[in-house]
Amino acid sequence: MALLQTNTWHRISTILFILVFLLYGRAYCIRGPSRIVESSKIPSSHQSLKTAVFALGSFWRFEAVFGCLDGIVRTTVGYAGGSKLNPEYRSLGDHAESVRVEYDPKLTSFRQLLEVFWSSHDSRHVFGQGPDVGKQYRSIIFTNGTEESRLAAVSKEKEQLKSRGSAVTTQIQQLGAFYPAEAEHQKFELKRKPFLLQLMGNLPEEELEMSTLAARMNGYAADLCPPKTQKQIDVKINDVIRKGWPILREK
Ligand code: MHO
Repeated sequence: MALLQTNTWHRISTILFILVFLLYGRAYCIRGPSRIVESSKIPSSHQSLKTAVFALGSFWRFEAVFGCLDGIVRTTVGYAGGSKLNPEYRSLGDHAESVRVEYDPKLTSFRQLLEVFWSSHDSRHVFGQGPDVGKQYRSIIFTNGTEESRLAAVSKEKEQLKSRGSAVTTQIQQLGAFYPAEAEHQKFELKRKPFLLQLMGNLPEEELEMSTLAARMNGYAADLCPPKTQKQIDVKINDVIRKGWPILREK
């Protein structure tokens, strides 16, 4: 009797073991590959971003220009191109006002950014743009090595051919330190429009500085987005006004 019971229990536990194995084993097999598929779905913008730094006048303005472009994930204004340690806006020494753009190389390229660089300022002006005169407003393409230097040099030659008599003043320089500017200079154009900040949910400063939406809205606030983008944002804002917040909130 005892032997029979032991055998029965042995059989039951073997069946249970097989059942558990089949259930969990199959579940494991199903879950395994689908997890891998999920991770490959992570937007490319989070996987391998590239960085470029440019100087072309007042950083308030050109942060807005770059922030609105497709493929730009983040913008930061700062000081670069000089030797002074820890520059500040009121004492930036030999640095130039600059913008660092983080971009998704699958959506845009250094070459395309160069085109925007040339078309967004007058590179023949010596140390300045319009009313902004001084060394801090000089025109510089910063590079991270030989390939970018080559692309920059080729684009500068093209620009020089276009501008005939007058010399293109743009310097091409290997990027050294980039010092982010004070918070009040980041997304300056957007901060001039409290209504837009409010529509975005009054993001705290750190979020504003990291946000792709804020980079776009900074361009929009200055009316410096390409006309199509400017219109699309207009439409969204009207939606928000009609239907209510938080349509403009980032996911
Ligand atoms: N013309 C500009 C220059 C600002 S800038 C960030 C202004 O003073 O309004 O250098």
